[in-house]
Amino acid sequence: MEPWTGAPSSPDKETADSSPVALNSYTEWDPLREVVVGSLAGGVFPGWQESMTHTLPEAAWRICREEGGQPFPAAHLKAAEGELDTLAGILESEGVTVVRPDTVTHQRPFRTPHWTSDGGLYAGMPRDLLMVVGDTVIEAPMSWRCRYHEGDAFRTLLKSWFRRGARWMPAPRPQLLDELYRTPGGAASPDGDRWAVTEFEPVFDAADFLRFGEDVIVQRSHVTNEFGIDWVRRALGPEFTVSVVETNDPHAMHIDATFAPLAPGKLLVNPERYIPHPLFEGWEILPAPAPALPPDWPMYFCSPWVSMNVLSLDPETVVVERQEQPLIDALTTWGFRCVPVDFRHVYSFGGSFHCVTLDTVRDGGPGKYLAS
Ligand code: DAV
Repeated sequence: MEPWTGAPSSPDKETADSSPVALNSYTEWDPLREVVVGSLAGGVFPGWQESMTHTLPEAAWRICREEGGQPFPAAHLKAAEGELDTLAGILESEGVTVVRPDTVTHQRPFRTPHWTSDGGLYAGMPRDLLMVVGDTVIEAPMSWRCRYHEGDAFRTLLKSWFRRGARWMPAPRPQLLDELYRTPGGAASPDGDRWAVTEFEPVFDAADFLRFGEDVIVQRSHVTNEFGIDWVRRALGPEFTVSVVETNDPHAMHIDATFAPLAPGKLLVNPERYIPHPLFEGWEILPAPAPALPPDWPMYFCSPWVSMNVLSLDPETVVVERQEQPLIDALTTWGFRCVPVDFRHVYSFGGSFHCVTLDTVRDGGPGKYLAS
């Protein structure tokens, strides 16, 4: 037997050791190398829970109440799937490696000892579930019961990232008992809290957070509580500062149609929701033009402001919906190259380019960008 020298024992091991860690992403804008693009395949209307009335457009309440667990309209879903595939192709042609989730069945009821759900939802919005901070991926404890198993479609990716050196950090599994929800018309809360979720246990959606190097910002929302924010703060540790920012959004669920940091010092904001914050001192602020979406376009989950839910490919390049011409004009004037992609059918299912992606590898490290 050869004496142990500490040298790599096989070519395989050598490859593993010399390849970079699978996850490296500290900002929303550094040059993008690898990204997950979600999949809406097999998507179903969410099993209804009353707390959804805080965030879903009222026009969608009836269909979600009556068709929870039933497939989305087939033609619209197919068109949206086509848009996602086109986005994946365009990102590849921009030099970005694209990976996709597994195909899983969402149309299957499930239960815990305490509650049942008519089905799942989709694997369309990895941003809602997963957050990459540096070499770590956090799995969010989401408060919509229908999303309890949403991580299943991402297991192959999560395991692969872990095997290639990433840190894999699922948040504590939530129970999602009735005590978590403050239903409209329910008992008034003694603290006068206006949010749909109480402080029963930590919950958050990853899409309520945005990364600015060593700073991470977060909004309180109808799916993210203080307990959840504290969990993220302690999980990330002292190298990161997690700051809560106020927004003017009565239906708050996800911060990425409110702020879009596009480059160091350049912040696109929703003019209806933006409240100036000292953290952005010295940043140029561009109020996004009004969305171009026709008012009768079906929107099941969110507002037309997903127009500003753009994806940065690097500090000069942004993926924007092709028909959002006022936004394209404003960004071009601001010095950006816009990559136009048709995405209105995806909008209907609750998000745009930032929501449907998870940037796993960007160049760069944890710089300091925000004022303290
Ligand atoms: O209606 O502003 C957009 C983001 C959804 N993931 C809204 C929410």
